[in-house]
Amino acid sequence: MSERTSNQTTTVQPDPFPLSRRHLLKASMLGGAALLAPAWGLELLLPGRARAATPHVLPPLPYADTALDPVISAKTIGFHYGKHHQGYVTKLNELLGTAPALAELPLEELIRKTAGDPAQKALFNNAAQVWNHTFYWNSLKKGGPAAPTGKLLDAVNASFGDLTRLKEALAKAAVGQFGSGWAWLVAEGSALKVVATPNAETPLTSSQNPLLTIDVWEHAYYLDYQNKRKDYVEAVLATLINWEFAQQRFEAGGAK
Ligand code: MN3
Repeated sequence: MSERTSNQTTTVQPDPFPLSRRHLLKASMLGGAALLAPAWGLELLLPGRARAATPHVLPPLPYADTALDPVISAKTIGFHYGKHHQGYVTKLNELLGTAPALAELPLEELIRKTAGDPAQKALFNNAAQVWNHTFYWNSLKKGGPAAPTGKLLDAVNASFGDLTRLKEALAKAAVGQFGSGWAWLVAEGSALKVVATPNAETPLTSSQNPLLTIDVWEHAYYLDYQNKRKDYVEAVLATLINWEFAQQRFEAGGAK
């Protein structure tokens, strides 16, 4: 689903992070080139990129660090985005310093290329964590529609019965994931599924199109909820799911 691959030929791929792009456009109107320094993550956001992928950059949060309060506090976002997410970006660039061939690849290609290769485990982990976290920030929004509409709503009803059952399935996957990992809503063809992945694993390496994710690493919730992962997951599902984002991805159809 990479929109950044240089040899786009047939399939129209979804914008992986449309909200971030909106920020980018806003930045462009406001400040011009100076504001479009690498901090805005040009190589992650612009289609048809033709230059080298590195250095990878931390994409902007699609909202202020206080925007998800009180479900997710600014303090949690400060560490999660500012330290953990940034940390994966920094480590990824460090590892790519000794892997020049891989340094040329856009992030999503890099993730797919290194997936399942024991010799590239560290690279895969950091690259996938960069992507997963950007996807996570875009999966969350306060004040958006409380439910999907249109084709996504039809698919929710067809695959789960109703939205309540979908949320129950997501909660079960998120709470039940042993140790660190992620719970995802994905599309496989026209069907929706809930899956959980351990550590840095991501549906991006499968035929599934990720629509939403919930980070269940302890760093995602420990400052706000301590050991009560269930409370964090239920609060996110109740008020923070960005159904517009899921809908855009579903309707664009991201399956490879
Ligand atoms: Mn995390």
